[in-house]
Amino acid sequence: MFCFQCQEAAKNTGCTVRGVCGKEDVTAGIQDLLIYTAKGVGLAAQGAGDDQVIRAGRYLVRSLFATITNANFDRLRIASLVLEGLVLRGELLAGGLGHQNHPENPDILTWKPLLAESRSLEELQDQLAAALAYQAGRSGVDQKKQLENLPEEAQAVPALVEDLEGKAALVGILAQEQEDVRSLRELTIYGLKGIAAYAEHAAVLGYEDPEIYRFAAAALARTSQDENPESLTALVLETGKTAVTTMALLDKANTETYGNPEITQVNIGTRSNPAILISGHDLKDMEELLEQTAGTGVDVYTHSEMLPANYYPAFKKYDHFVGNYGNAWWQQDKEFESFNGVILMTTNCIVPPKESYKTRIFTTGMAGFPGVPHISEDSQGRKDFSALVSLAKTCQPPIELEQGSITGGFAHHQISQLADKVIDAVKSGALKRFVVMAGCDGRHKSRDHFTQVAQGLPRDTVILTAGCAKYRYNKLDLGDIGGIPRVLDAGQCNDSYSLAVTALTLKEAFGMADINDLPIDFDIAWYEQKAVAVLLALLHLGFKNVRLGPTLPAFLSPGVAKVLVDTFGIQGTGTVEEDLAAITAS
Ligand code: SF4
Ligand code: SF3
Repeated sequence: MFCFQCQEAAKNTGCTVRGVCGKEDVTAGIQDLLIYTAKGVGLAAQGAGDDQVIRAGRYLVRSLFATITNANFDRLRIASLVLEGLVLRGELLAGGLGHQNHPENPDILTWKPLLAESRSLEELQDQLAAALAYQAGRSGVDQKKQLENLPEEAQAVPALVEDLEGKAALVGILAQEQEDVRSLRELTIYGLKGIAAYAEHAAVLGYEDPEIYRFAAAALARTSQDENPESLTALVLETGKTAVTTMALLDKANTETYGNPEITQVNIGTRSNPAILISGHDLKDMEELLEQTAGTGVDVYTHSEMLPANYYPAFKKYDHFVGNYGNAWWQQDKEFESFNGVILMTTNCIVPPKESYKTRIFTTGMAGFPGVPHISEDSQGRKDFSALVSLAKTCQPPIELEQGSITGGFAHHQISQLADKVIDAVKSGALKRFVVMAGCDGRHKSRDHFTQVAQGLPRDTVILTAGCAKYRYNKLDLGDIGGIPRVLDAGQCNDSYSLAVTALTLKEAFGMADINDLPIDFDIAWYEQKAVAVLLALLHLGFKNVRLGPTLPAFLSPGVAKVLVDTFGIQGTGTVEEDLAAITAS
């Protein structure tokens, strides 16, 4: 295996034996194969009409999402996505070649459930062979002949069917030998993974934008063919543009469905009822879980990135929604143990579960772990969480870790209502600068850096945060500036969009020509690929001189890193003293 997509890549070079995240080499190989298949679907979707692009896009976002760090460790589910992609690709090509192909075409619908239920790789391969034979019979075309002129990603069916694992070894990241081309392609793909996760969250709420799907298909197609560093650099920047569009769409989906986040004191203590802990980013899962647990005597708490669910008006009406338990994802091995109740992982980040709680953890959506029960949607798109409720009733209540509350809910709508207060504070000199410290948290000891920077910032400085990076400083008592808290939490990592809107609002309010004229600094913590999408979004919006830490991505080749430094002033975080000096000097 070779994987270098996250901040914890072994030796900051790449994981080659087993992922630091716990991903096994076979799973890594099948994930490579899934990306390869997704490129094939992207190629097959070129020139297709809107209906087909939407079909392809829905598949692509789920597949890309499944390969995000710590999202899905279940190789059979990854393999079933590969096979689903191969069938879809055939459908798209048949459609593109004039075959009567309707979005309701039963081919894919017929085979998808079978693929999902397969129990072994061999079974999956048998089913795929049967699916392809069936499809060829229906389309009445000789697919092999038609595939001949297309790139390999669009035609390697026989090799894949016969040798799924063997093929995986040939299509990995290192198959591309030119270092800068590899770096730019992977940078694009990691940005797309973040975009995919956000697009999927919006899609489950009924919000979709065909242009996002069209871009994902086109960008994947280009990452399989384009070897020109200049046009690939342009593609990276286009990815940032689509990241902004996608975060804006998700913001619209979340706020139109659940209301605008508002300033909230979130309880971090516990009660004495048995309970369910929900983690990840999917607010629809949150809603369904709250509805299905109401009146059952089972309480609900959020963990890690689900904390911002506490800020939404729609969820406040549930008395059994108690608050937030614990901290960022990487502390789950201890916190899930002491929680005692049932755990629902809706997305990344899953740490391979310990035996002590393996019998009381569930996954849903694109999350998965071998041996952990998975809650799927029914044909109406609903999920049945009754198994979690029944199990929770047999569990002990959570062990209390802490008491009190934390404050959040400073998304753009809430900030706009505070705008006058903020502008006055800036004009009076009480508030001198903002530091955006959004992003991800992770296990590295070096992430203390962000706690120390937060503690060391002058009292006239406000931290704008989003994502699980906030747990490094959201429980420090940093006080306020004339009633404005010094840590303003907008929400999940996708709510970094809100931070950008806030910055643009301030730029307008102060009549500045350039966003970089604002007294604003960036100390971004990254871990997985959503942070890559957020970073590319910031670059697209014109922000410069972003500091990124605790280490720069292993997937940036020296040549690509130089372009980012020269063009955008991106740099790694320095020592605490260096970063504080840079912030106070700006
Ligand atoms: Fe390693 Fe990160 Fe890839 Fe996991 S996701 S295998 S930790 S680089
Ligand atoms: Fe955290 Fe995984 Fe990225 Fe959504 S939960 S920010 S790391």
